[in-house]
Amino acid sequence: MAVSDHVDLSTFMEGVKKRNPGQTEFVQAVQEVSQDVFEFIDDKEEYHEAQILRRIAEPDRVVSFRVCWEDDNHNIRVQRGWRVQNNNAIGPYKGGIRFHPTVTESILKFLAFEQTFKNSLTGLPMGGAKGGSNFNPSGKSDSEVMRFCQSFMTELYRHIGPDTDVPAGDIGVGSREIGYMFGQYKRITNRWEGVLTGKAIEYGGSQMRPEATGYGAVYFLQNMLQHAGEDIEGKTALISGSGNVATHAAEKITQLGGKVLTMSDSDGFVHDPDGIDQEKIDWIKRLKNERRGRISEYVDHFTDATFHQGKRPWNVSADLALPCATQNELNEDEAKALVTDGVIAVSEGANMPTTLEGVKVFQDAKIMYGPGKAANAGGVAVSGLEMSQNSERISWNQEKLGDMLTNLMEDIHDKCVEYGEEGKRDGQPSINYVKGANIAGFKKVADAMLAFGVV
Ligand code: NDP
Ligand code: 2IT
Repeated sequence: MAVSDHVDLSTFMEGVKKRNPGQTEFVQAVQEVSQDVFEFIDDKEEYHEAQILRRIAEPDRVVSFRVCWEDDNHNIRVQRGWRVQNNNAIGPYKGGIRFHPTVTESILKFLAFEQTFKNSLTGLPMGGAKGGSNFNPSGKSDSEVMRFCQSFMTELYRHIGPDTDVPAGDIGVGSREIGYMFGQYKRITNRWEGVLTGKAIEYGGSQMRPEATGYGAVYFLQNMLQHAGEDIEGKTALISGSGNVATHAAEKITQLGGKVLTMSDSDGFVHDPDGIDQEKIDWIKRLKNERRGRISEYVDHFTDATFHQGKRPWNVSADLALPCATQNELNEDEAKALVTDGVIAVSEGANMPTTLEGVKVFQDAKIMYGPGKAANAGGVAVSGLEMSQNSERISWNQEKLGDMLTNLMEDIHDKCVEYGEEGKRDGQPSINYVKGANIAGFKKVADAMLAFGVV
């Protein structure tokens, strides 16, 4: 463990724990970044003096508010909403909104903290934020979702703006929810402006935004594999989740000649040894986006597949793994099972899906491991491009945006290599992608903060 001239990592982390009681996910995210950043700043006095890491690990502001809405039976329902604005040193606050019953302040603080480094890695001018509510969209009618979204925006609108803070989607917030929220913002402010990203094409959305996170996570995987002389073609892959990120990751793996064996939701996973091809992926997209059904229904249609109730896919043997559902969905034992079964690379479509102990298993085994803040940055990167298009009042075509996404992911991979090269694996330089992403992401934000003096 690296020790700084001033305070060592464990003393620093004790302080973080004391100031954020019970916020285990936030503490976990800060711990994961701090172990690398401490080593990097060990001999860099200016970062210590300005308390840069301490400042990034304290959100600029956490806004919480009541969201009141009426359900279809005329019951008044009360939810809690938040926006965590973590850091705007390099650009307006930017990050998604999550609607899920498990949402807490700790989860949104971890996500806003991670987002700060992720957005920095994209090279685009975006600070880090996250928001959401403990509202559960599952089983709600369209009108209930609309009334909730409108009420949520009635509170949120005063804290956001195209040069202040630009939210987008995340778990439970897709095109439908963005539409309802954008409509309400426009109604309240009488302004059409690029205040949200992930909009539909008809009202200022960007080509490639729906695909960007999942495709980007596969491009990152491909970059890692190619750096080691490997490729996706002919490899098998485990994917968790069956939402926006998971379905698009599955699509790109399939397009590049890989075979997807699993997908999941919070009830369990499906295992299809024949491979989840484009036709099956399209079926899953319709299941999730239109009928809003459960992944267990898959085995009624594709009968060679099996459904594993209450289980996660990590004990199936495969070459590649892409966790694309939620935080802490891959633990130490599951990481060990993947390594034992010969996984060669892991690319995280979700944010912090692997526990700290699981990450250590991957690092000790020296497999290629792309952490979420690098691997899933394609989504927010194309959101950044949506902001540029809205500001310029133009729309770029699919091909241009596809090329831009490919290049952005390559640049992020190169930054991780630059800051993360360490040791050897089979005689080749081995890349610690966690360290590379943490340091490269930190440095840009830290240098901007230094330029501002103490504020
Ligand atoms: P969606 O809401 O589209 O899909 C989420 C998927 O994950 C669903 O299959 C859902 O199953 C499953 N899931 C959610 N919570 C849990 C849970 N507690 N346990 C098990 N499964 C769960 O969300 P996205 O695809 O947009 O997001 C997935 C991940 O990717 C998240 O970690 C998000 O932060 C991250 N991400 C998203 C980006 C984006 O652009 N959308 C960008 C970068 C990262 P069920 O339907 O049963 O709830
Ligand atoms: O976690 C993420 O990067 C997102 N949910 C996307 C954020 C965005 O602003 O597009």
